[in-house]
Amino acid sequence: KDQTAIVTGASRGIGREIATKLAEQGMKLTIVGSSSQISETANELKKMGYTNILPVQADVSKEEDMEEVVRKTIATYGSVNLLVNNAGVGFFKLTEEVTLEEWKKVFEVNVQGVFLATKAVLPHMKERKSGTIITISSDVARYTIPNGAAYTATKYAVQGFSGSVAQEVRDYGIRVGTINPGMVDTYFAESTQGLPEKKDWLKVEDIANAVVYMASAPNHMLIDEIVLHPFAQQYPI
Ligand code: NJP
Repeated sequence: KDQTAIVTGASRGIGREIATKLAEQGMKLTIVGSSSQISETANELKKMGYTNILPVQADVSKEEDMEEVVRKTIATYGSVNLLVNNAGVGFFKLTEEVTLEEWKKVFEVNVQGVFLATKAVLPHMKERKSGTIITISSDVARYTIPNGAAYTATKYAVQGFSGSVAQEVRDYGIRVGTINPGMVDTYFAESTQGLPEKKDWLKVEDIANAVVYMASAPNHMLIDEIVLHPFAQQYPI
């Protein structure tokens, strides 16, 4: 209650559901997306009765955008208790077919975006000596998949990033963790949510519930990582 969260990539998919579940918990929210869809998502949440929803159209890979997101959140609500680094893009191609531009783009959103959002909230959280930072990584941060060299590399990167940050901020009472899902039914990698072939995949609620659980851990408890998969998923480990 009376807590504030920033959720990136909240226009649709997992991020939208994380925002919904956090609002349900009574949190005040800043929701971030790079397209104008973010305002429509904010309106839908308001129609559900959640009043403290601030949409900010911002690109996580741009430093000034993420600084602005944090500035606006503090100006509106006075604090940031939780950052959920959820924005990310799925990208799957044979390595020799990946262009340098595509490689850079996936890293800009999935890795640079996590870095910039985290960097923007840290001074505030350190000053308050509290806060939680949760990054939606992936179970591919634990193994490798063909056609996924770029995407997999980004998720290994954020895993390493989060672990290092967790150690840096421990003495400030700030908790940092990752949630690593297997296949989730969303719009990921230019897909559509709700396709019949994805009926056995994880649902957006599964990930959102994990965020609520991790974020509401009692002060004496740190959850570094939650890994969850569809029961039906086969592993190319
Ligand atoms: O994907 P999708 P998910 N700046 O495409 C936003 C991870 N994950 O929900 O920018 C700011 O439905 C975009 O909004 P907009 C995955 O790696 C997934 O599945 O307005 N926002 C949209 O709201 C990612 O980290 C699966 O178009 C940006 C959202 O991101 C996270 O889950 C498996 C942005 C993407 O929604 C959420 O992905 C797994 C930018 N530059 C991990 N670019 C899975 N689905 O199977 C995009 O292991 N967005």
